[in-house]
Amino acid sequence: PSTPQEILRALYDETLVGNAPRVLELTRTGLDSGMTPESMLFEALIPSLEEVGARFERGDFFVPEMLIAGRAMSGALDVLRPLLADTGADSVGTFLMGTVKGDVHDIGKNLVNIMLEGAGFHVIDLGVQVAPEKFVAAIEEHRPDVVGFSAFLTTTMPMFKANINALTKAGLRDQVIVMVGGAPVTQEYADAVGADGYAADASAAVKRAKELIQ
Ligand code: B1M
Repeated sequence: PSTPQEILRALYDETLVGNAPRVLELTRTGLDSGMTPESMLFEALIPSLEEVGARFERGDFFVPEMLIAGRAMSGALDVLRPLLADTGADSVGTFLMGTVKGDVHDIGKNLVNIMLEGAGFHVIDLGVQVAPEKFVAAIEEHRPDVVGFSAFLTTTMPMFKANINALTKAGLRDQVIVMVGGAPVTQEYADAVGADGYAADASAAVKRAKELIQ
């Protein structure tokens, strides 16, 4: 593939089948030929993972296929990260982030982190399967302006409430802004658990975090 359109098509197809080496190569080729990280993300990589999810729901793909597609996407994100995150913006605040207990999805969280960094946030990432106690300890240690909880499963969303309860019990709820997000999360759900903010995607998360900090 040599035209941007062909590169995007190949990126989509190779992510779908989880061909990580090829996805890496195509990401580099795209950058070398002047394509933006954003176009590769929003026009190929993310749509491809959406299709993976759709196939999984239909029973055409199983967990292994979902896993290798996710790995291919993560490899591309590693290459794109420095380009998306390094904007030289001033530090606008500290953002502590983690995927909730019981949930191993991290690609969406990582993308939010990258965009936050690009907007000038200092991001501390606690990783996946983060227990309420761990969030509490990290807030005490780092005193972030915002703490973000990601959940990608309907079965792990209730951890938002558990986390918020743990913050309240530790006397920290008034000292930190709580944001929540992840594929199944809605504004209504965020309101119901008592979060301060919700965003549907990475750029909306940056916008909302900035608004809340003001
Ligand atoms: Co899983 N998985 N998965 N999976 N997986 C989903 C999420 C699913 C929607 C697929 C489907 O059925 N269509 C479905 C959840 C259904 C539900 O509960 N509603 C699902 C399931 C069922 C499962 C398992 C239970 C499967 C099983 O074992 N039977 C299992 C659970 C494991 C566990 O966590 N305990 C499982 C496992 C996996 C893999 C490990 C194989 C792999 C994860 C790899 C990884 O993350 N390192 C995986 C993958 C790859 C997916 C899909 C295909 C892709 C996820 C992704 O990265 N999307 C996904 C289907 C889909 O999303 N369409 C699916 C791209 C990413 C950029 O988008 O994650 O939405 P997203 O993140 C967005 C926003 O949500 C938002 O911004 C991000 C960037 O724009 N956002 C925030 C995220 N965090 C935010 C925080 C904020 C604000 C915004 O503020 C704090």
